[in-house]
Amino acid sequence: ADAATAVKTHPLATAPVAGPPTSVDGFVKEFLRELNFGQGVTLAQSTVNDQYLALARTVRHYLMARWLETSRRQFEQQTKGVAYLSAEYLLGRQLGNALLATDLTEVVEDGLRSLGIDLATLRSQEVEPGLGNGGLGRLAACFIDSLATMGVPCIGYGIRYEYGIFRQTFVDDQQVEQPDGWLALGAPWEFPHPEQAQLIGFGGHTETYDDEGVTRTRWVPAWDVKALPYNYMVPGYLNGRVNTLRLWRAVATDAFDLKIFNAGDFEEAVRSQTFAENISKVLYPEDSTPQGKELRLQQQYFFVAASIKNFVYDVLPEGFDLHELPERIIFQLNDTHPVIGVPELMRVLVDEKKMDWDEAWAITKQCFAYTCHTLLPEALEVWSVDLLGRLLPRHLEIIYRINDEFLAEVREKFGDDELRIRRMSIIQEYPARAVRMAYLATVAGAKVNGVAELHSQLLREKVLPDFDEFYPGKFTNVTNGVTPRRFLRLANPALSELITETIGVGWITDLERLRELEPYAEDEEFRARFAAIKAHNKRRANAVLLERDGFTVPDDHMVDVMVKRLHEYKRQLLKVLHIVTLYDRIVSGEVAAADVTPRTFIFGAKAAAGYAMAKRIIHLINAVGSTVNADPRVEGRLKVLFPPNYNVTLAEKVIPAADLSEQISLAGKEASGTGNMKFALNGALTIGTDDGANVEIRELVGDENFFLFGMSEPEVQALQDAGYRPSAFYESDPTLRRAIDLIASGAFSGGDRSTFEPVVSNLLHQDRFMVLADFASYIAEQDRVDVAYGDQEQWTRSAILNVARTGFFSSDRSMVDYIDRIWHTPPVR
Ligand code: 4GP
Repeated sequence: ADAATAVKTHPLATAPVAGPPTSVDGFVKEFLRELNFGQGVTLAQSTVNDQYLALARTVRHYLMARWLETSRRQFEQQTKGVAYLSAEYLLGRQLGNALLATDLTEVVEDGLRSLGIDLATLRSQEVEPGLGNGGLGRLAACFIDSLATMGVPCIGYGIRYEYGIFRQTFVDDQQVEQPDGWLALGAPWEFPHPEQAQLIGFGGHTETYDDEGVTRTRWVPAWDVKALPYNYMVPGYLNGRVNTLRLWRAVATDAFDLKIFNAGDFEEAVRSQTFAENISKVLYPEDSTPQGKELRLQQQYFFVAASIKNFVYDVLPEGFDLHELPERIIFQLNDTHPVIGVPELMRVLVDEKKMDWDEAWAITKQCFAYTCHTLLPEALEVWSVDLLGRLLPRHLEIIYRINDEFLAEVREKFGDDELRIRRMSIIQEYPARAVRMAYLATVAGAKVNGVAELHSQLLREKVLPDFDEFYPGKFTNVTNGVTPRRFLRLANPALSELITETIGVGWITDLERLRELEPYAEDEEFRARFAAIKAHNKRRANAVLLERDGFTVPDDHMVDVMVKRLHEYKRQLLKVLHIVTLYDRIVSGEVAAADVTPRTFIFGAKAAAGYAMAKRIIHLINAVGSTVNADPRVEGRLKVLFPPNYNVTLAEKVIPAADLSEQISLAGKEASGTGNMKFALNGALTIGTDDGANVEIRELVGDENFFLFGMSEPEVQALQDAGYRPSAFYESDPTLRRAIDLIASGAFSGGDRSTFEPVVSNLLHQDRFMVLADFASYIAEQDRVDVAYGDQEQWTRSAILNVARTGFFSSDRSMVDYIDRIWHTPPVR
């Protein structure tokens, strides 16, 4: 005890020693020290990977004092913070961002150069952590960046998947998934803390017992795993603050192992360990099998329970009065994946902390808020009562009680309206008894938000209307945003420099200041520089694509980009039909190739491993690309490129090179989109439907700087109600018919008509996302794009205005809205 006190009261106890000097010399010394003593090699012996790892650790040193200081102050001040619970974080590479946050880029560049090392080479050695699927995961990464930059206390909680989202390759034009071993070459950005492991139970049963005259319940799990925290730095931009992202890894508990081992069943003992470690093995396993489903629920409970335990037992000071929990923390539920945290917090408060149920419920309701990211009913998770009861019996009991009390309130307000009660019940009865996680989140959440104006409106009116009526004021909107640090400053250095030179550097943390660029749209010299930067970014993307995939983007082509997950509602098929139509115009002789606006179409998209139609669409895009690119009649005027394995790293190169951004989902289906924001901010013009955040982009940039097409959401609804018959569009539109017939004829599949038959018949007979209904309008608008592109001065004017008017889409602004409307967590000085 004396030794411990001595350590805690030592004059140097809380003040970390200063980081290395920020001079070039100071950096070089520190880097060589890491290379020699950390990595164990001399400069002469070192590989690029050695150099990269040593550099990453050196940069960590510069951040470390800030990190320690941030957490010390946070502990001292005990102000309210955000615990962001997310199954996904799509972070992108760390090194460039860390250098930017510390303003060390030049020092490091010079220092490395003096040793004969090129910083860019080391940066490209980093394997990005692909711990997410798409929008929702990338959004989480933008949010934690913004919170650190704004000085808001936040811990991000998630899972340290051993394999992130699969690495996509194409074999015979078809997607093949490879494991993404992102940790294989070393993980210099993480700090494991095995001593802070949490035990997470599963299965078993519940029992009641007498606790000094009070009957209480406890859960007796049948097995458990250990959750090991790995901490990552989340540096704020030039503000000396570093927040924490804490990701959990699952390992077998010793006890669990040993018992079975001692019983002599060695094989079973090993199997159990594998079983435990499977929990954090892969990002969202395929869930088309019951085993896959169960593993997913295990993952969700695993990371949420570890996070809540960590916060309640480790982060809060000893003796903290849990009645004050809502003044200290808000758990933000990033979609339904972490919603099992609601009954878990109830279990901790009632069973472990022995709090009265009503009190615990009152606290819990203030400590959670829920963000919904979808409008597709099938994307709202439900867990079968069977599975939940088997894996988490106590949680199911708690959910039942929450539901009983909730339905009693509904009865009180609306009377015995049994249909309404069935509609609103957290427990769905048909087609199978299951827990509706979105409903649970809505009942428990202090607020529920959608992610764009239109989405939030549809959420209230169409997805959860009963709840909106029952809880006036609970629903709100926060339109998504993207971090200007990564997606403008880092991704587009040339444009960033021009902006800074023109309006000063303040835009990086106050993106609305881009407005000051508006007058420069009329400045001829500025326009010339802006256009030169776009050309430069195209050459830069070209160099990357050439090295990566052997692709070239011709200098004089319009760069037309559609990058996002492959999903039918996003309508990559509509884009394909456009390309096929242009191709058909040329080969049929309707238009001379020389008269076609030269375009390079760039696709980037991964299809979920079990989503057969999405995979077939990928096949079709590649097949159309191979045919069009090889056909001499096209004279190189059209080019289709589909670089495999689209990820954050590639996005940072492709987006700044784009002229045209494709945001063509069926109206009422895309919750928001964030790619759409990144493109506009980097000076691409959008062709898009009135969907998600496109609506807000168009309002801000102005109709004349946006290519709008397609049905509005009410029109979609009306057509749906009238009975949509896709074949009617096929029959009445000769252009459409030719495009579809060309695909059906086998023109893109070596004459084999069967290859794309499922795509064709789906379009003709079902077409859930109304590709055929919007086709004519899309083609007409694309023809207008061609005309507009012919006037380069005007195009550049519009592009500049897109940049100047989209500062609203900074994730810093999203954070301000979350803080005002939901979290009430002010920044800390
Ligand atoms: C996505 C939505 O599809 C996208 O519109 C939105 O911008 C993004 O979330 C962030 O809010 N949803 C997902 C998902 O990523 O897994 O449901």
